[in-house]
Amino acid sequence: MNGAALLVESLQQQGVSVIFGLPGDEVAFFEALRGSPIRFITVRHEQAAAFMADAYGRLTGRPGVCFSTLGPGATNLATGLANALLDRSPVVALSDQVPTDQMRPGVHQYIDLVSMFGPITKWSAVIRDPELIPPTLEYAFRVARAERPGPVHLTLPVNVLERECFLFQLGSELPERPLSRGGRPDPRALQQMAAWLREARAPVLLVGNLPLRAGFLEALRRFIEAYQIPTLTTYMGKGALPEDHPLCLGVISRHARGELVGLFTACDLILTIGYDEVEGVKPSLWMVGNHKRVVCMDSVMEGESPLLSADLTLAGDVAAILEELTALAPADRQPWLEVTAVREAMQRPLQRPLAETAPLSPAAITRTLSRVLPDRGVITVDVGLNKYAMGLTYRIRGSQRILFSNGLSAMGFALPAALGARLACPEEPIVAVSGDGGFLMNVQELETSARHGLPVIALVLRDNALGLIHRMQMARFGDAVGTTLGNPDLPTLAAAFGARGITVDSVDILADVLIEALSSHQTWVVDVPTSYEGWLQ
Ligand SMILES: Cc1ncc(C[n+]2csc(CCOP(=O)(O)OP(=O)(O)O)c2C)c(N)n1
Ligand SMILES: [Mg+2]
Repeated sequence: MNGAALLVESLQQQGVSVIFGLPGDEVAFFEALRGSPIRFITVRHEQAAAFMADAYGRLTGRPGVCFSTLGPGATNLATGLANALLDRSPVVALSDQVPTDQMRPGVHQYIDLVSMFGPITKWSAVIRDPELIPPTLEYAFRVARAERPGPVHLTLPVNVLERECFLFQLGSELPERPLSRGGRPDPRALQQMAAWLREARAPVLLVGNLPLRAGFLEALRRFIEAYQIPTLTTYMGKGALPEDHPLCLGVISRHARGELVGLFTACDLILTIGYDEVEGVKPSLWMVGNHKRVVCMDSVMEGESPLLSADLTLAGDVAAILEELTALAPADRQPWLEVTAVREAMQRPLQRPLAETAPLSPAAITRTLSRVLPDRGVITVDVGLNKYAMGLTYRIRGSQRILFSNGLSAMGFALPAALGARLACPEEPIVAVSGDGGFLMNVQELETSARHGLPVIALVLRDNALGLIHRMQMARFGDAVGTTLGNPDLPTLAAAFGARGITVDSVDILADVLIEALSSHQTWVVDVPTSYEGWLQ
């Protein structure tokens, strides 16, 4: 058996059923794939393959796998892998490489990929010997999944894929090797945390992505209810507590300002669960008013950002820590805050202006989405003002999942991520929300959607501008340069790709179109003329 066959067997052993990528010279790999049950999703740009693997990894908890050829194929993966690193998504990226004896500068299509991917992955390596493929792959999958999760890159020189090796056949399945969930904290530290939580008169909880990716939403909810703590989430934590929960205050963004000063002034204890500095929410936001204790819980000690200057950090198995703390909660705790009133006060400025006919206002769009989407499924969101609108005003319910690109904030994420979500959750409704800038950055993947039969609904908030950047320039200089976009007629573009396309000019039509699209099992491009005029200013 050659290296390529061994690679495919090893991938099967890791439970891989789908690979996103685009082939090149490495014919041996595709020959080996031909006889395997692994589905290869051929994309139109490798960046999209990495975004697909990222979303797939986040939703399944198992590394999403993407593949590129050497040289330009691999360099195209870069943005997607950087995104997976900063959003803590488990991804295994495989690339091809020139033969091992030609890996030097000056050789046609040779780039030092191990170095190139070093800073944008958790681990990047070359496999120089086919016998090393199974153990290296096994290790790569473990590294990708371990807290904090992220991408791993392995490059396989073409001669390593072609070389025959004399290895025993791999068994069909690997024994389950559960990841260690992290140690238990010192019992005295746990008692200290419980005492401070009991003493706090005005605690506020800030939740990041950890509970969603580690899957302890029930333990989190029970803890929040036991201590009656008003809860904010970050973008990446959105949905960790349903947003119709009586203790949910909504999302805190890195642009939060005045609306939270009152809350943080009164607060005497900030608890963070999975706070991740990469989201850009600065602790200076809450360092106002009353002296307050800052206490943190995270899977790893690195979670204790220097910015936080925490009084106490518990690192390890946060689900177990929460269960223990819940058991130590006082019986008759009452919330210290009128959460509903505060949430409504935070929402009021975000809901204005409300334009229900074209061009629609952001809140009118997100309100309609909240109303008509079922309380399950996946929403992927791009970058720009459309992301603010979805993060801050869309109200997530039930088991809906919402995926942002937030650590890197890479435009072009939403559509490919939606296709990854379609494969991870075949029975769920999948909606991608983008601006017109981000949508056209990976629009070619509509063809992937059509060819592979992966229906998604793409909602494009079209303001004919790089809206966020336009807003920033206007705010500073009263004028803008380089932020105006022209757009093709989106329904015509959709039709050319074999998708359904429509321009909606009122919230009622938007609602009707979404309802039809949700039941149609086809890919839709819903063009929503949007105006951010007067919003968030
Ligand atoms: C790949 C990439 N290029 C540039 C940026 C900088 N950037 C952030 S938001 C934005 C504008 C996005 O425009 P659009 O997709 O239309 O969204 P809108 O703000 O209009 O909702 C830009 C250019 C980025 N985040 N990612
Ligand atoms: Mg735009």
